Amino acid sequence: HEAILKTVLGDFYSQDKHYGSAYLGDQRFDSDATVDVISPNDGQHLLSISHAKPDVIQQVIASAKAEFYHWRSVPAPQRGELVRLFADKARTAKHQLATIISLEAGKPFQESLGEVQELIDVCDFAVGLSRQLYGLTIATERPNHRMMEQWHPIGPVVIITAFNFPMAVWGWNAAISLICGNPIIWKPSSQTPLCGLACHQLLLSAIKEFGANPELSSIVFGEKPQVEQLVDHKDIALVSATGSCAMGRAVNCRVAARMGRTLLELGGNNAMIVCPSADLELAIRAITFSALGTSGQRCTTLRRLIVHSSLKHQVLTKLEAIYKTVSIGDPFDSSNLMGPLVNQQAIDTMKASINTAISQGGKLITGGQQISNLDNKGKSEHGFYITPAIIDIDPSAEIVQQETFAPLLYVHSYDSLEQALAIQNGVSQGLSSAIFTKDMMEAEIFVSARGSDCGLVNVNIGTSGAEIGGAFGGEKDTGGGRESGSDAWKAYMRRMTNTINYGSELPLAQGISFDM
Ligand code: UN1
Repeated sequence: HEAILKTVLGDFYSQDKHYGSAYLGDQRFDSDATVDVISPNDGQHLLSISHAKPDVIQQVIASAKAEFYHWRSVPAPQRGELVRLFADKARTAKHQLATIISLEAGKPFQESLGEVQELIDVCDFAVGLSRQLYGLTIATERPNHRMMEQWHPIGPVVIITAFNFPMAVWGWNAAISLICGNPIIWKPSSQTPLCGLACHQLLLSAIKEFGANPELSSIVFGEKPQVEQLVDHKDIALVSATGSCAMGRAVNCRVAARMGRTLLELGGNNAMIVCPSADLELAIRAITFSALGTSGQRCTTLRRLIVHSSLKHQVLTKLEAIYKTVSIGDPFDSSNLMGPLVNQQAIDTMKASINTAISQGGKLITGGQQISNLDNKGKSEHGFYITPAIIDIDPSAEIVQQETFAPLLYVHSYDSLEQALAIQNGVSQGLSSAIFTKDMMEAEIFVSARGSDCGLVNVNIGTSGAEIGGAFGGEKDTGGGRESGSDAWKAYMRRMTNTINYGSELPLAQGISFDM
């Protein structure tokens, strides 16, 4: 993998595996205290990074602000050309980028390829969008007047991303921010710094080819103090944060205090309803991918299965068989469907949730065993592997309210659709949801105003694996933001309403007139 890192990281590559604390364009900064990054695959030390110091963050923000005054005046279709150049480079480097994702995040290689494709897709989408940042022409009530709406660049955007989608989620935000005229500052997960550096390096080479200023893009490594400094700064026009509800709530409060803008894509507690008419074979396949994909570490992972009571036994039996035989191990070995969890803490949290669920009346059907001696290659022995778990539990149990970021599936049963909907909507998060049914009325009710309260609502497909063309995000504690497709770009621009008088009178709106 070293050769791949060397190629993709270019000048950023460090032979001694020590990386910087921030990269402002192509300028590297360091600080003394280093932090180790451990591979989830085998527990080995991968590299070290350090955390950005306050004066460096200050410089990064100031540079982004200065560059904003230039980039906002580059015509949007030209800004799209920069994103097109980047997408070309990502296409060429697809396998290398996927390798870096599997290395740092432990994602099965096929899924990593999918993630890079998602990054490329959103760039293509943004390129087209760069000619479609449409405003409206609005009918005015006054003669010789014209009203219109324009969308203008908003300013530097801070992008905070998680380890589980270390490139695609940056892509959603970076590609759209750039075509909208905004410089970007990225705070990637400390687990996946090389995923960050690889994307940043590819973008820099596109920026240079395009002839723009490298300071259009920066990376800051750090944790809470670095995030706080970034999000508190008045020159950051938008904070787009993906991660836990707790992180999002904290960021939201800070940014709200300075009247800034946030775009939040936070935790999910996603459910699927399996109805009596469902195509069970299809449903089982969808459940398997949604619950086990990325080892249950997607924000869209299926966490709660709500099965009609007449099917519960059958569904549980089938799932148990799959869960017991699913191949788990080295994400680079294509015979494995599941890789590791991100670290030992994630394993411990999953085990703790299982114990809590059992103490709250749940019955463990299968799973929850940490695998310590995985394969005979001597490679994965110390990785963070665990068998996926299913728990049969009443939906009223407290633990079901929580998102445990692991392959842990709660199964409930229901008798009426109203009851199933109440269970589905009865949690504080509202990201993704699905129903399996061949009954048209059930499907329509599910997507209607009185159906699912989530942002993503699917019929006869699972909860995860959304395409980039739709707006991605959810309601309630999920944060309400929408990223990626549809008109999500509007969050990255400021709306301007213009009223233009081309007459020689000054008629007032609302018919107000004064006898003078
Ligand atoms: C995430 O887990 O933060 O819908 C994003 C999906 C992917 C994106 C997940 N396209 O599962």
